[in-house]
Amino acid sequence: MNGIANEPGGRLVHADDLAASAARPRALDEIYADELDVLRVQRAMDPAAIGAITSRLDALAPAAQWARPNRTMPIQDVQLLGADAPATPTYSAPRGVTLEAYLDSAQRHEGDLQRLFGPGFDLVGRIERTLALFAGGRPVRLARSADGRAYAPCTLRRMAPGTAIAIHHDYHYDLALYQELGPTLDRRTLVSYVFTLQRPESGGELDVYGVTPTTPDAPKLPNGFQWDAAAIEARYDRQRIDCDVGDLFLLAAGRCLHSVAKVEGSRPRITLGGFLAFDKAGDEVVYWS
Ligand SMILES: O=C(O)CCC(=O)C(=O)O
Repeated sequence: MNGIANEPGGRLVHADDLAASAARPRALDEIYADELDVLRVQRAMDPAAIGAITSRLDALAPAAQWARPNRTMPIQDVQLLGADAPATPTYSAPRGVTLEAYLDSAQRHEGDLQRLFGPGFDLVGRIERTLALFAGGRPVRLARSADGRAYAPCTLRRMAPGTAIAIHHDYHYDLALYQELGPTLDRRTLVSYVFTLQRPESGGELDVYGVTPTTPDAPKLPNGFQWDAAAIEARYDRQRIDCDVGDLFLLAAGRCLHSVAKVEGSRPRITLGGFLAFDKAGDEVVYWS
């Protein structure tokens, strides 16, 4: 582990651009081993195929279809397709939704995104094949409940100009929706996978900070649950990851505090993503959103 200038012994956020995934076939092991925090993979999906979808998105998915679990906090009003709520706290469900509500939503929205992408684009297959390139030979499988119901494989996320995602982590195995899945996973961390489908004119970059939820004195606001962005900016290293259409990042989202910069200009930022983890035995990669 390399140190960083303003936090001796602290974390180095490490970003790579890869033309060939062969260069990093064990990236997920590296993330789990705390040797790598974020990996950017350029052109993991074909930008032309993605552009064919994003250019028609407003017609294909009218505004009313997008879930807006943070609508009461306009600056963080990320819109979702593919599930009613993410597997994280939101402003409408600060402790996340129940497992039943989560699985109901996954069932109701099953196939929504595949229909949007059309028959020529095997969405789930592409995600699984891409993640497998970094999985050290492990199979990649969608999470399922004990009674066989599928979790949502991914969500499409639209951030309108003026919105941002505040500093947070995604280590949320204590939420009720993880009551079944959590104990089956290697919970040393949790990894976010995010493909960029549309880049805003400016802003919308991923910022990853050299501080974790367990760093002593990691700065919080007096309310005790929000991170103190000004203090974090002042005291810790920040790596800014700027993704182009088709790029993928894999991020140690359970470990690294991170945020998304405010989207600027007239074009929304559109991403497709979810989470993944090793199963407890370390034999498989399990993913969900
Ligand atoms: O949309 C993004 O780039 C990041 C979303 C996020 O915070 C995550 O996936 O952990």
